[in-house]
Amino acid sequence: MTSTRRLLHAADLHLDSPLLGLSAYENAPAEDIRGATRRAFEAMVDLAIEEQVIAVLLAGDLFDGEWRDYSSGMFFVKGLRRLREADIPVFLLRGNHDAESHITRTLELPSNTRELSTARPESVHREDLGISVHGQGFAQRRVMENLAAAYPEAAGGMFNIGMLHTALDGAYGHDPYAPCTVSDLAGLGYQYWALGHVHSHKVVEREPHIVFPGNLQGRSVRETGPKGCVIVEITDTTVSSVRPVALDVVRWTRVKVPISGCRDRHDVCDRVGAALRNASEEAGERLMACRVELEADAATQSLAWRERDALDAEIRSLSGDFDQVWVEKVRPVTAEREVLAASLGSATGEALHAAATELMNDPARLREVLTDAGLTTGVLQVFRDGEVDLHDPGLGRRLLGEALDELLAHLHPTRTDGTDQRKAGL
Ligand SMILES: [Mn+2]
Repeated sequence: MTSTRRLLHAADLHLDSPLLGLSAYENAPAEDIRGATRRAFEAMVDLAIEEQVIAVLLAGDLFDGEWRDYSSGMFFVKGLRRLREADIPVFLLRGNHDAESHITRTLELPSNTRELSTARPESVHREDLGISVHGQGFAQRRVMENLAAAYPEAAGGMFNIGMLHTALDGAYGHDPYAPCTVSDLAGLGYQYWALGHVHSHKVVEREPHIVFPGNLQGRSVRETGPKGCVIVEITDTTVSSVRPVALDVVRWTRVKVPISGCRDRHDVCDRVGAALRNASEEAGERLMACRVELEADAATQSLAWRERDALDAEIRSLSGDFDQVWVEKVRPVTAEREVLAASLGSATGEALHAAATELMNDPARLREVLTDAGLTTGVLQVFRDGEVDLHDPGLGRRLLGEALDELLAHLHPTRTDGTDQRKAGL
């Protein structure tokens, strides 16, 4: 007889994670964004019940850090209780954000919920469900040893699940906690590895399945695109499918708008309007938090930078025409970044960062350095042409900061995808 069963695997819930600097945004739908991690968790519980899963696996970073009060913990327990009412067991462990040493407040977990030990790998055998769950949580925030090395061999005749909060071999741009290799994991003979820590969904391996579900809800423009959990289908003792399900209630997105050929602000706004309409259609029920990136070429760079404040205001007011769209920021991006990167390619990111920090305090000197280097890229061109008044300290510094950001994004090894996830402390 063939039997098909389902599991729900999620990680990195970061319940009640604050959006840093949210108050600095004018007109931000603060309440929507602040409540997003909770709404996404509720949607996850609904999904588990709807899909009649046999277990829910939560692979660490359930909380963003120490709770300000008990309400984060109580909210979590409320969700676990709903799962208990539906007879669904929950297995969970702690990650770097909710390491045992880090969360001092404690909670009574409902009887359906099993937290795996932080002292040693723990195995729970559920003959009634045909599953064995193995895992160890984080005792401290910075776990640098290979936790998987001490995990037990697979239990015979069971569907074995390994749970672990890890960046694997660190190739994913996250803090290299609980480092291990794919072959360390594969060698244990488990049928499924429920990982956490990396915030984007990824099926790392299929034999056996090693999966990051990604976080449940993006927390900033660094975490764009659909976020949610995976539903794992098991036929007998084999994984027959891993299906990602989006649960995010606020979706972060970069709306890229090429502006080549635009003659003025009006042209730019026409193009942005069309792009925001698409975003709005994609949004469905959820709120789209949009970073608008104006992709300028040599002919339009100075328009994008010089008219920046006016464009920002016009695009924000334009976004009011679309339901469910909020413009987080409007940002010109320069098209010739490769040229820029190549001319400075010999410098290491670290050295550059130090130099940049120093130069930031001396805009006139920075301009000199960049001009001497013969850089012609976007914003720098504007400086050189004297279209930006560097004696206006606010504007000058902001533009310089962004020019350096661009530059670092392309030179610093941890920013290979244009984001700095290390700094984000995932
Ligand atoms: Mn995390």
